Parts: sequence; C-alpha cells; structure tokens
Amino acid sequence: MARKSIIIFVSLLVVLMFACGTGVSPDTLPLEASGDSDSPTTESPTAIVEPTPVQHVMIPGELPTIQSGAVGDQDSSITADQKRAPSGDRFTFGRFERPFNANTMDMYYPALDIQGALFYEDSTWIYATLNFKNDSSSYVLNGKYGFEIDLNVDGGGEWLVLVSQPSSTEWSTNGVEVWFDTNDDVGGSTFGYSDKVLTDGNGYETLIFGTNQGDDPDLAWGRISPSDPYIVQLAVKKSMLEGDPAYLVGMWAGTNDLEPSLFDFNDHYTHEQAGTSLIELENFYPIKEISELDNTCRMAIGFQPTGNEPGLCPLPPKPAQEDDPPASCPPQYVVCFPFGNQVVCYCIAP
Ligand SMILES: [Ca+2]
Ligand SMILES: [Ca+2]
Ligand SMILES: [Ca+2]
Ligand SMILES: [Ca+2]
Repeated sequence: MARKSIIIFVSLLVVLMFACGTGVSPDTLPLEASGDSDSPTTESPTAIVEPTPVQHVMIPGELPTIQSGAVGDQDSSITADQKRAPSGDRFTFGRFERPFNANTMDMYYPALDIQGALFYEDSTWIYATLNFKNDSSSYVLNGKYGFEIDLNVDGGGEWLVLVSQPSSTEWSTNGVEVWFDTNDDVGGSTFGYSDKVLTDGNGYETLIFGTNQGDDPDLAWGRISPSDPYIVQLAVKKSMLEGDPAYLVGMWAGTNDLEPSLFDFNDHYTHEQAGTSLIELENFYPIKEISELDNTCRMAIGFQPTGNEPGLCPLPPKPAQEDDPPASCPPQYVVCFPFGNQVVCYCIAP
C-alpha cells in the first residue's frame, strides 16, 4: 500500500510538473515526502496516468534546394599545431575563431570549428545548416550549435536558437532552445562593437522554447544532416519572425561559454579577460575566459545589404551554383567548401 502511495504521489507530481512546464528534472523530486503511509490515497484511475509524450503536429522535412544566404568561416585546423587560429578572431567586432581550450590552446576541437554555413527559407520554416571540420575522424558533435537573428539590422540580436549535442539524423526538439532579448540590451551601448564600459545586462534572458517549455511544441528543431555527419541543421517556424522579411543571421558554436545571458560577449568581458587566438595580437594572446567558441560574420537575408550593416560579412557570396570565386576578392582570401553537390565560395579578406 505504501509503495502504491509512492507511485501515485510521484505520478501526480510528474503530471503536475509537465502540466506546469516547470522543466524540473525527475532527479529533484522530493521522494522522501511520500514516505508517510498514513497520508490519504487518491485512487482515481486518472491519477496514475503517465504523462503523454508531446504530440507534434508540424515537423520539418527536407531543406529547400536553393539557400537564402551562405557564409564561410576560418579553418583553424590549419594552424592548430601552432596553438593559434589563422585569422577571424576580432573580439572588438564580435568575431570569434577559438575552437581551442583556454590558456594553453593545445586542444583543437573540430566539432566546434565552423567551416561554413547556409541559411534557407520556405513558406513555413527557416533553416540553418552549419558545416564543421571534417577531419576524417568520427567525432561526436557534443557542443551547442545555432544562430542569432538581428531582426532590425542594427547590430544587436533579437533571437538566439541553439541545439545542444544533436545526436539524431531525425528532426528532434531535444536540446533545442529559443531565446529572446526582451529588454533589448543585447549589443550593449554600442551595437556591433565592444562597449568601453562593461555591461551588467542580462543578454538573452527569455526562454521562449525549450524542453517542456513554450506554447508551441513544434517551434524549433535540430538534427545531424542525414547525408553528412559533420553538418548540424536547425529549423524554426518562420512565424516566429512575425512577418519580418529582412534580417541578419550569424552562426555560433561553443560549449559552456556560449551562454545566452552573456551576449554580447565583448560587452561582458574586456579584451584582456577574453584573450585572443591570434598570436599576432601579443597583448591579448592566448584565449582565456572566452574559449571553445566559434562564430561567423552575419549574412543578409531578404535584402541587398549596403555593406555598412554591423557585423555583415565582407562580401555576400554569390549563389552556390556558381563555383567561381566572388569578384574583387584577392585570390589568397578565396575559400571554397563543398555542400553536397554544391560548392560555395566566399571571401575571408580581413
Ligand atoms: Ca569564426
Ligand atoms: Ca572556424
Ligand atoms: Ca556592444
Ligand atoms: Ca536582455
């Protein structure tokens, strides 16, 4: 009888937890509180119903064939044995290229080294696809991966979408989070650049979607590409953008330091604290309090950029069906990477 009471009590707690969306893990259940065998039992048949799994109504399918944006990023593996990144780490401008451990930089993480990314839209979804270093080992994508959207194109982000440790080639909401900056303090006092005085802002503070959290259980999804184990894909309902057709998108990969509440990182840390992966910047090298992190410049989606948008990639890549390099880019800065049957070229001129 006592055991039955425990089962009923725990079941009730679980049902209540999921109903309230508290996100409390079962590990924190106060099991000891159910040990009182004198407590009244509630033997209604409904009390022992297990929580039903989330019923998904809308699940993303395959990505469109033509992307809305493409971006490239530095390949740190080429200089990893020298404990440095080749370029692309510009803290002042919010650019990071540090897929390494802090201080010693003697560990290089291919699963955090973004090589390039594509962004797609259809009538229902927006999609991001992040390409990581293929080092021919079967490493695990054990970081956090995602993208940031700057809706009003002022350099301060509004949305952050992340998937942690994607493990399936099927679309899944496991580990997917959607964050929003409700009080508009991402970007600090000078959008797109590090603030002179560090901010105490709360960054992305509002979790719109997460495990057992959010009004729409189908809002955001992640997976490993079914055709390439080094590609992470995300899909989010386009309705989240409330009809805004033009925005900037930048990609992120990281571990613990990819913390939503600390955006923008260059407003929460000084350059001295964060360090740099560029050995040329001898006053700041190596990376210190901000490590195991990579991002890209921002691509313009849905509009022709002027080139002055904060964080914008230097030259928007041409459509992927053309595999010749972008015009007016010095040849030594042209980098091309394969995406399935496509070849995407971009310019990483500093
Ligand atoms: Ca980067
Ligand atoms: Ca990179
Ligand atoms: Ca700033
Ligand atoms: Ca905020």
